[in-house]
Amino acid sequence: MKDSQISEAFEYAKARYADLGIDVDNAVSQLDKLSISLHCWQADDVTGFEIGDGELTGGIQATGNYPGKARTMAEVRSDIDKAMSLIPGEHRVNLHAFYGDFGGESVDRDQIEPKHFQSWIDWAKEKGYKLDFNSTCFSHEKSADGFTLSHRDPAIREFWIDHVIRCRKIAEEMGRQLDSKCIHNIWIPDGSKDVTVDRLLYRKNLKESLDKVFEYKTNDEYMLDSIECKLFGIGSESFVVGSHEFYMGYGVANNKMITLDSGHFHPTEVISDKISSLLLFAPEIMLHVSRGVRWDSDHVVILSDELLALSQEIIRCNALDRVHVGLDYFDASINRIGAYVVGVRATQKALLQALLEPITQLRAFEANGQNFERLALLEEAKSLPWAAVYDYYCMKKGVIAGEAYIANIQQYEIDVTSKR
Ligand code: RNT
Ligand code: ZN
Repeated sequence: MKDSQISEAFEYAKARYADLGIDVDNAVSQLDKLSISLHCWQADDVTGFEIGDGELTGGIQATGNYPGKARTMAEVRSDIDKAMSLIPGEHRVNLHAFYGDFGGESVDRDQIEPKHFQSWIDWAKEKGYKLDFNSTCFSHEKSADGFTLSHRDPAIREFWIDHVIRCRKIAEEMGRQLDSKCIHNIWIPDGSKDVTVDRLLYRKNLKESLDKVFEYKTNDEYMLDSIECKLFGIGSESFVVGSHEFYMGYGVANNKMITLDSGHFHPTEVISDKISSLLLFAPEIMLHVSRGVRWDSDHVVILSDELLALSQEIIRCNALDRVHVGLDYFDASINRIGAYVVGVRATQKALLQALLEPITQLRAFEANGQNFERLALLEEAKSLPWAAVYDYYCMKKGVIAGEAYIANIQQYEIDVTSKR
């Protein structure tokens, strides 16, 4: 695409949207303010940098063995930088505790400190990224039987409580140094393959463990806690301790942010419809935008109906400042940098479409009971020239517009990842 083509198409789009009373420049500037948190774990199939076998446990799985996976911290950073160069706007990186810079030493999870993340903070500062953070309560010998914060053994619970408190301190330090609230997310794999009779015991344990975790007070100028539910995992098909009801209850009772992962519900249950409810009761929402396909909750995000519905709900609820958008998926079967770029661009496109929605007219139709008119305008809105606006946004930000980014990633594969 030539710049002149992009500009021409944009001028047409602007006039077309103006017909509907929509200010395209305003939509673009809102999109530009929207930072998406890029999950570091797509780069290396959720392996991390601890000394050990790097086996992924906890009921999550990265399938495929596409060549070129990042093996070192430098490689993860370089791949994220590459992905960021193909995404317009300023974004965040979401780190996991087992990605610490441990300097070749074995540092157990209950021993990690901010110093192990200083090189990440320095890198983020240099590149202009902000950071988010996650406790890592899986891929560890003390989670091998499937339980962590809800374990029957108080010593094991204690170990994970220590880990999560340390992670919250690290998140606080990240937010302080980077001058941007770091969201610390807690997801635990706890659950069982088969029928479990003492469900209450595990949930009581989890509640008490979380109470202890949050007894340590952090500065909410620097970090915010979020808790993530799940329906089932591989090997925890019959029972997951941290269910939706559990964390909804805990979050609402304790004023904690809730993480909604698109892949963590029944296959026909969608998170788009949860936004307007949750916003009434929880302070903020963190999203793990993902794509469930049959058993897998972590396929690469694409511009699906549900992603659009989710984006529309955020915008219709006027909640851009209360909903934090992060991605969460891991696909080891395709070029991993490509997987990042496809997912972030899809998310931005969905949000842009939502920002360009003729909402005033749609609301008026709805209020008047004009439901054919509402449906028809929603359908027409789908084919309005929003893509021309996205291309223009890319061009303005100095980022390749359209499919030309594919060749750019192929070149990086030739020059960099294929040599690994
Ligand atoms: C797992 C959760 C969790 C993880 C990451 C790696 O089902 O979605 O968020 O994907 O912590
Ligand atoms: Zn998630």
